[in-house]
Amino acid sequence: MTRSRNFSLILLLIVALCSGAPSTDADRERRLEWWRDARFGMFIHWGLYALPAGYWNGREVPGIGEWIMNHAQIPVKEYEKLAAKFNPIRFDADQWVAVAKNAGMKYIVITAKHHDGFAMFNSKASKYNIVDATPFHRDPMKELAAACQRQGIRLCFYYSQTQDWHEPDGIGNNWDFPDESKKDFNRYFQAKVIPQVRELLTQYGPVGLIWFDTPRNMTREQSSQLADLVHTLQPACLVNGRVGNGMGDYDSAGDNQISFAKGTREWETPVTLNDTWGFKRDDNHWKSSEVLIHQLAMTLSQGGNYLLNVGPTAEGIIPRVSVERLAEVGQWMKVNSESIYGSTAGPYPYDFPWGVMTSGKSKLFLHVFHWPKENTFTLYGLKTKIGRAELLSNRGWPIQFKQQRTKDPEHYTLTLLIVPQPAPDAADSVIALTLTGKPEVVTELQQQPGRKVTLPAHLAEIHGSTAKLDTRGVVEHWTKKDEWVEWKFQVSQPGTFAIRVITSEQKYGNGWEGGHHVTVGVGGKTLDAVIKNDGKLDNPGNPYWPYVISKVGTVTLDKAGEYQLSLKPQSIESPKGYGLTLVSLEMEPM
Ligand code: H79
Repeated sequence: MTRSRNFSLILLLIVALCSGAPSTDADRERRLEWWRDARFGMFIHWGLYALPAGYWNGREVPGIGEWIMNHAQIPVKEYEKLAAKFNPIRFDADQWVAVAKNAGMKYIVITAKHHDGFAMFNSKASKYNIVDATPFHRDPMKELAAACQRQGIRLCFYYSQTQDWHEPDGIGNNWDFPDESKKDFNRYFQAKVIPQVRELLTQYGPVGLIWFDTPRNMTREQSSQLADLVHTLQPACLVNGRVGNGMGDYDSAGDNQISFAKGTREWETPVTLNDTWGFKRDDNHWKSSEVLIHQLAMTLSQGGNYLLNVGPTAEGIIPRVSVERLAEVGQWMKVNSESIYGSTAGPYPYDFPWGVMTSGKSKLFLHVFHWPKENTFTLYGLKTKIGRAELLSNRGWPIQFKQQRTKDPEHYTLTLLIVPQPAPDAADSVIALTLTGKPEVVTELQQQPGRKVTLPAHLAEIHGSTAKLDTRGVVEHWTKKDEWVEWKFQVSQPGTFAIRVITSEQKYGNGWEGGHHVTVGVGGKTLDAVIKNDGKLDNPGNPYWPYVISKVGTVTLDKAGEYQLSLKPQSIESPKGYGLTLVSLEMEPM
């Protein structure tokens, strides 16, 4: 063997070792850079399900549109016939990308294959794909990749890796393939998933991320095989948390869930504009642009990315209302995007009665959803001196301000002296505070200007082992009466308060349990109450988990200072096992 031959063999070995090496934290950091800047992306659910659009054999099929095959138990042979009719001749990749770009979105995640198993791209691994099986014969992913390149948007793919209702070995189809003992998931995984994910990463140029879903039965080996495949083929491509087994580059919140996830790993939440993901003709339950803007700001105020879904029709049209709502969000973004791109969670551990806060490089952004009625705006607890305050909608016209600090008890007040009326933006007016140093705030709970006290469940001390915080920051599984919670908080303006407990239904309004006897102890006084339904609370952050208000009674706190408040059940009613689902306790000044 010659020297040079030897040398090239060693080189080959090094290359092989490097490319196969598991990705490091530094690799992950590099991959996340663009994604942290981007903050706002478009999700697109597009597939054969857009044809029936929620109807099968003339009957409406309840539930999310892309699940129609499953919900109506449509046999593979029947569902396959949709492909012959799928001809989205009005599809225009540049127009779709322009809709995303105009909304201020920086990336697009489109369903390359959903649970129905149909590939919306050119695939050699399975003939059940849009190029081979439909009269359209075009590859929309190729066209989208080119349009994204032209318009400076990152293209990303959704790929359903476990559920595949078309394949006998895939997960989820027990109407065509009822015999579980015959199924070999790994056979499907190696024969379809791995080759198709390889195709997605080799046929369309640079891919921003692969969005896997419903990891269910994934083994550690399978999750890492997928993540490694992605990172080997495209080291800059991210993998989302639903690849399973903690192998993702970032975490995924639940569908339509605005999480409380501050201080944890990078995360993203998928939210849809109406209730379905794939097009459903009669789903007109559109979120207003106000709700969308609030959700975007709320998500980022906890450090998360907001991935907002549209479901185009079988002709290839993004529904008109979706385009309109996104354009409205885009109008807001044109004025306020500095508070979004490259920004991150705010420094306070809680939200405010007026809205939420995000942080930029040397700025704090106050997203004011509820504009003050008086002409001043007050913020407590900011220790850092600010150099400037201005509205993002009116830069160059600084707002006068005053910063005060009192001792014993220590208290910090920032007052913006003159704010315009009416609110500059009905949904979210953003005030930017330029800091003169690192942001430092009082993190203990305190009474807010306007005298309201809000005690969120995620900042309570929980005495118990069953009751636990879920990822929304809500206490769930509180079914034992000897478990209880308490908070510490500062009061600066004493007075009389009406106390109410905010509880939550289960997702999609499934189940709420009340009738629990509780005692609230605060300032040496004790109130007895029953948790009951005294009305619902509008909850833009989590529209699928309705909140229920329960009035508890009134209490007078006669002096300023630190207080403790305990919430202790005497009994808990939980026939369904939900028990007391606690969101917060509020004290409204009277
Ligand atoms: O792609 C969208 C959904 O189709 C997908 N994730 C988002 C991004 C998704 N797959 N599974 N799930 C969401 C959760 C499934 C929940 C279920 Fe059900 C509860 C499956 C069966 C019961 C909801 C109700 C869906 C079908 C019936």
